[in-house]
Amino acid sequence: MSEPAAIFTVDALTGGGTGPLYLRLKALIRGAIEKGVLAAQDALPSEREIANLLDISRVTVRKALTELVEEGILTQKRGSGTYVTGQAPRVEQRLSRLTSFTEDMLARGLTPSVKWLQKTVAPPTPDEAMVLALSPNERVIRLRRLRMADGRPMALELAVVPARLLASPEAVGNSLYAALQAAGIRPVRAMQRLSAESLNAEDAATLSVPPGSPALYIERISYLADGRAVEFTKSHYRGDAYDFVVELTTSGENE
Ligand code: 16G
Repeated sequence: MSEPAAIFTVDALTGGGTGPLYLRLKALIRGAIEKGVLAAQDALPSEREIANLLDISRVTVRKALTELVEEGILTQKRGSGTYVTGQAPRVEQRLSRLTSFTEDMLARGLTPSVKWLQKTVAPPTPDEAMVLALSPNERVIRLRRLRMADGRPMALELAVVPARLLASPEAVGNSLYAALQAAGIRPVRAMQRLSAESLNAEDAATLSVPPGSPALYIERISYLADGRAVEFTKSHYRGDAYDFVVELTTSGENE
């Protein structure tokens, strides 16, 4: 019997107190994760196997697993089963340096990757037109991505760039800043605004966390040396994955 299967015993289930069976099964799985018996990325036995081991119906097993998936504790991968959701690696990022996600992750020995959600040319929203100082008939390149580190979801990002600055959206591979650098328009200065938020159901699902989970909402407006705005990016960074660090110095006059 494999390790994860070992937790599914009739004794452990009945030891979980009284009450509906699916709730006892949920408590059993949650308890095994808390005690470290089930680790992040461990695969659970199949629905049928768990039902057999515990002598309960598959409907009960499905109900328990579905709720744990909705709570972000388990992750279901199509065709390959149910896993314990991995904790995202916690990353510390300095707020004073104008770096890219790709550079930040590589600097920490993590492998960045991207799941593209949108890559289009479209008219700007009034907000974007104002921030990027666009005339009414100009277009923007809209890049919506799930950003991952070592395969784990870290941030959801919508970057908007004036279309006239890049040859086409296809000029952007996995790194926007690499594309901007190649085009000779890497930003040199940026303004960043951070606030706390709780994730809506859709964004939470994309980031593999329970709905309402805490996140950092960050807006970055980046500029070229000549003052032109090159990027307006809205990011949702997983609250459990990020520490933003700021270095403080006295103003010099007081030194
Ligand atoms: C970071 C920036 C984002 C920028 C992206 C470029 C924050 C809060 N945001 O995620 O504004 O567009 O890096 O990364 O740091 P890339 O070159 O890997 O696409």
